[in-house]
Amino acid sequence: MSLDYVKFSGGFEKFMPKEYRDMVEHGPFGKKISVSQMGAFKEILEEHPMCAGCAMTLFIRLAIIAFPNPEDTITVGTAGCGRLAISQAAIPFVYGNYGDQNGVASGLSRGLRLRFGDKPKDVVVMAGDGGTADIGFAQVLHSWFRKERFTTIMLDNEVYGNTGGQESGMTNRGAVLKMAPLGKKFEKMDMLQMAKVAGCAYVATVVPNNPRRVESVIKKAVLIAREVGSTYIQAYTSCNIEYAIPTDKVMEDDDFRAMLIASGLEPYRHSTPEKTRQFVEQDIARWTPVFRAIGLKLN
Ligand SMILES: Cc1ncc(C[n+]2csc(CCOP(=O)(O)OP(=O)(O)O)c2C)c(N)n1
Ligand code: SF4
Repeated sequence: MSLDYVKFSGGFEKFMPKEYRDMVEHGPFGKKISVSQMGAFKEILEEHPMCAGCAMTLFIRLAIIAFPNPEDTITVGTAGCGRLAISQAAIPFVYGNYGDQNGVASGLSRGLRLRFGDKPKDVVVMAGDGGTADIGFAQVLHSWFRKERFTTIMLDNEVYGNTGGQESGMTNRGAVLKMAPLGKKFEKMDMLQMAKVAGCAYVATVVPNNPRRVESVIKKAVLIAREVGSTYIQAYTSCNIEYAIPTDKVMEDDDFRAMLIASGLEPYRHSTPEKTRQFVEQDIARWTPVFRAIGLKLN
């Protein structure tokens, strides 16, 4: 984990494969590179086995470009779609049991500080919504309460994508999925609020439809975690397979979600404007008798 690991060992230069040579000669290690230069340098993550059109892959690619010091960064992940791409990147990746990622990252981040002192070594967790808000929930929350100095990124596709479409705590109420045919009965978990209550130093939501914002949010989160304490990013990443979004409409779905987040309607996110309208109407109908009973007037 230093610039040395992306340099040629003496005498081996001419024997190295082209991919490796490209990485050493044209990669972003040790340089300040921005997402606006995408396509003009060899990226740390290029090839991956994820579904065509998957927004999660685009997000992971952008996030890795945004790491302030990729040569001094370790990613930590867990079971789920994201690890299929993250493990293909040319930076170290630690993969534990499902849901262990924030426990593993706590030990790793502390160990790196002991070993390297003031030289920054960043730890970034990237895990799905199931891994973060369901199976790994206790470890995630405790790492935040302990103010562990690393960044947690939730790859929130609102479903267990890798296992064929079960609902997660982050699925919206009412959503019908391949392996949740009756529709989710409960609300999406408010992990942003939980991160604030648990004392995270920086909390943000992002959607990969805006690469510059992804870049700025990731950089801030990593630098704040380095100096201050836990940081949390909730990245909405459309799952075109489990939500049956046509590949050419994935960015429209992301634009729509970004608009809902910006307008404060985030709890009513749904995959199309029509579904969202129905969902809001259902919600108002459900609450009307309660409001009447307590004497609250509805406009
Ligand atoms: C202890 C354990 N239980 C269950 C699994 C099976 N499993 C693999 S991925 C996954 C769901 C992943 O969902 P999520 O974390 O939301 O990530 P996504 O695949 O949607 O990106 C499950 C249940 C496992 N690998 N380990
Ligand atoms: S199942 Fe969904 S999240 Fe997983 S790789 Fe495919 S599109 Fe992406």
